[in-house]
Amino acid sequence: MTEHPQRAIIHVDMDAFYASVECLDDPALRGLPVIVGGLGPRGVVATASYEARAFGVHSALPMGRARRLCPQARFIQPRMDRYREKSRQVFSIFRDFTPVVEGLSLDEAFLDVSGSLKLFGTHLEIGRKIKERIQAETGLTASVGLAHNKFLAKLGSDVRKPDGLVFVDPGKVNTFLDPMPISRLWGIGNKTAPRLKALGILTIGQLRRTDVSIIQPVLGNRCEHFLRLCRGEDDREVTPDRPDKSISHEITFDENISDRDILLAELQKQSEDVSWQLRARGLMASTVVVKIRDPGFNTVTRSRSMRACSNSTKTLYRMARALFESWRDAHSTTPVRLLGMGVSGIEESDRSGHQAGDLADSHSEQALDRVFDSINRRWGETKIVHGQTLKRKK
Ligand code: DCP
Ligand code: MG
Repeated sequence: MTEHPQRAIIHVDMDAFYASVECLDDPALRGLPVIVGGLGPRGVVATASYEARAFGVHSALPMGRARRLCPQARFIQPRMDRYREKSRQVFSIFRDFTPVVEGLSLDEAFLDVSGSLKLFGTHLEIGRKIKERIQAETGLTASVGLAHNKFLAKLGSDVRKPDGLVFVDPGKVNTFLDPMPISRLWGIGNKTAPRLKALGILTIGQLRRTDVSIIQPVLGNRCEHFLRLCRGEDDREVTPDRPDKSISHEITFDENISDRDILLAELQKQSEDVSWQLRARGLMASTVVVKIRDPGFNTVTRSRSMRACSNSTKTLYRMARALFESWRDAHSTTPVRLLGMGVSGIEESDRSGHQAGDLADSHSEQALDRVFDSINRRWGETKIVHGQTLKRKK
């Protein structure tokens, strides 16, 4: 039996993630074989829809081979900004159920919901609610595994993909694990598997029941580790991700810039990018920083904290511009080699005690940001910009 039968762990893994986002954004793709990956001569498949997997297409396959296996598929170049955005939406759902979220990639995370059971229901109910909310709020499907440890939860999410929900009963761990191939054990790869197979060991159950003296020569010092996994034992904790401490953008100009309008336009663009990242992740910041480097490589940073946290483009830009102008007053003729702006003092919008933007930002600013965000969301990246940004030096 395991050391922590009381833990309630959930593993969530989105189904055919990049391909599913493409099908969401272009309904004409739904039900078709869709292959997302590099389309150049050396491209590889990032992922394939389940329809394409039926033809043997999978992640990491060279794209040329994928084209031969499934020529009728729709081939799509990845749009990482859009996947990151959907990922943030999914992760913010996780954080509604527990602060203990450990992201493994854009589409996959462990959650420890042991402390959430009183608030949200049983382990299984929480798993079901997370799945439902992901479907309702993002339009995507996820597979969910529930168990008392990470190893079993991860296997649980994987065994009934897509759209699966599997609870591994602590009393039936062997029934769950024993029929599985040994390749399911983390760390058994292409080298070890054939050697175990040569001993007639194909399943986790067979490995568990084999005498240690037989498998020791093959597994060496990892023998005990694998035997523990065979028994479904894993005491690793879910280690929560820490939010970013700061978000910033900067540019080194191709040629030094003295034109104030061009510099302010760049600052405006950077404020748009930074505030957009804050809003998309449900965050706000209390401090704005501006960084300026002159042609002699003298670098200054100026920062100022606001009365209230903000994620409004206009507020952040106003602060950045004031910081820039205060430097400019003393350096009116100095050309600028590098210009950057960023924010620190970042916290989650709901944790800062007020909704995005209230205190520092007027309702019209918030409304403008929402329009801006929704258009950018539709186009996947920063496509519309505020007027002044158009003056930027290319
Ligand atoms: N990915 C990638 N290259 C790989 C593996 C994955 O670029 N070799 C990307 C594309 C995937 C995403 O990461 O959509 C998530 O990876 P998964 O292994 O979870 O695969 P999918 O979500 O695509 O499919 P599923 O989880 O349903 O098997
Ligand atoms: Mg996935």
